[in-house]
Amino acid sequence: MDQNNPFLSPPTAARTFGFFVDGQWREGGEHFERASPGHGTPVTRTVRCSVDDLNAAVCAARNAFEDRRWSGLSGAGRGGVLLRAAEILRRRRDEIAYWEALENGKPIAQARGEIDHCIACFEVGAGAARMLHGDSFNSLGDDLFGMVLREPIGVVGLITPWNFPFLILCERVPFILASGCTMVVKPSEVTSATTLLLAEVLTEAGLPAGVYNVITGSGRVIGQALSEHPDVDMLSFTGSTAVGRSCVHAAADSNFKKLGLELGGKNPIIVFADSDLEDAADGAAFGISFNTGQCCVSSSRLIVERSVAAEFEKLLVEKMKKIRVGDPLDGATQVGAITTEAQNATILDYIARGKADGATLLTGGGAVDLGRGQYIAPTLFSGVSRDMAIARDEIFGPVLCSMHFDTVEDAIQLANDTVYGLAASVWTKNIDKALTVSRRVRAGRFWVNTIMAGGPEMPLGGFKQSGWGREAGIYGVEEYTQVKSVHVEIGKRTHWIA
Ligand code: TXE
Repeated sequence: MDQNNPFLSPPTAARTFGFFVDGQWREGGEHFERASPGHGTPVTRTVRCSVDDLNAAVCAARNAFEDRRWSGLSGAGRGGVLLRAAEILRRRRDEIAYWEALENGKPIAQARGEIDHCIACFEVGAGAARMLHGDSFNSLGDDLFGMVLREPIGVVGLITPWNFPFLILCERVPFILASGCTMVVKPSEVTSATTLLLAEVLTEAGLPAGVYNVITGSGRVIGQALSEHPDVDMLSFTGSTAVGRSCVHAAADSNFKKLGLELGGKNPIIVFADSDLEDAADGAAFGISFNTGQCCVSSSRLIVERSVAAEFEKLLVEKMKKIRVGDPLDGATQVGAITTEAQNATILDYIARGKADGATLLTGGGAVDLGRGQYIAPTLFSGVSRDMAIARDEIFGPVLCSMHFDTVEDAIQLANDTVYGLAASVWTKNIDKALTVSRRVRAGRFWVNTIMAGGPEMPLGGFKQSGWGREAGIYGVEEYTQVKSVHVEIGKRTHWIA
């Protein structure tokens, strides 16, 4: 390791983490060793927690909720802790980005940008804690007044994936905390380090013990037990549609816990002939390559107007060939490693299916050999028909499929021809087309002449099989509340019994 800057090369030995329950670090017997997907060397060891560990964490979160040590604070009190957490994250930005890049394989520059976004999440969450409010009804007649209270839902289980371990965490945690809930977090087994580091940050910021607990371990054992737990009031799950479905069954078979689900996507990017084609090509290259396409909002279906399709694809190929695929710890890298071996195999398999199904490979199409780690070149297929697997399935890799359209109606129809509805974008200089398409495409997030832009003020979540509910912003806080109607009689009651 470089002695002057410890964040430029992988550690010489794996760092061991405990897990975090009731404000205390605990040790466990068995460990899970994680190798950096960019380097192939061990970087972290986390505990394979047991279901008993999980039960202890839920119990701690329940006690912390019931005695109101957190929900009993004013919004300003909770917001103050969140603002301090933002400051600490600012101080520890490079360190957290380093562990994120090591475990996930994403470029360090991108990881640092993500931590900046996470800081903003805490700042917005702090404001939301103070602004959260209910409603009142002054319309029920002179003798009745109605108030609508928002109360925290209780103990929240939070299951997060490996593609944005810290970002997805921070798009939820500040808003859950703003609402007054307590929680048990189960990060992906391959990317748990930064979720554990957040426990240090929140403790230093003054969060009471038991409010934020982290249990590490497998999805099959710990994730499943959390989703089935009868003492968890709400579960926020981000991951595959298949596991999302199993969470729905688990909730129904246990206590009908409320669910927030952010699942897969197969997101369209619609390019009209009247757009700025240079801008649109840059957006398309970014939209499919950012985070190696392992992004639920990756724009993986290019829907381009036929009259400019050839010109646009040529422009796009030129741009995609210039993308710098490289070592995640190299500050110049734009596209890093594929996070898991399983995901790497899945992506290569889809590329092979695209070729076998008769799509035309325009660029990329295979692994990039950097001597260590697993990397895949940004890939573009043209001549894709809507029934091909590469056009229908979420590949979760840097593989873009181009399809062509002739009319606005065709474009909308193609964009909506998917079971998913997470995100979409349109590129045009015509305001009528932009508004028509943004109103007709069924997706939770929509961009006009940009892609993956936004801030934690804006809600995120999906239509159709992309999920339930919304995260972030005031909408995100409200998801973690219950609404209670309070009716107040004014004056003397009109008696029922004469
Ligand atoms: O996801 P899993 P995987 C999609 C993407 C990817 C595919 C498979 O298409 O190729 O899913 O990825 C926990 N009960 N997305 O297999 O298994 C697991 O430990 C409860 C899209 O890694 O869904 C991890 O913490 N939890 C997505 C989390 O679920 C369980 C992000 C996600 O893992 C569980 C990731 C169970 N039975 C993958 N089994 C997005 N929307 O961004 C596993 N888990």
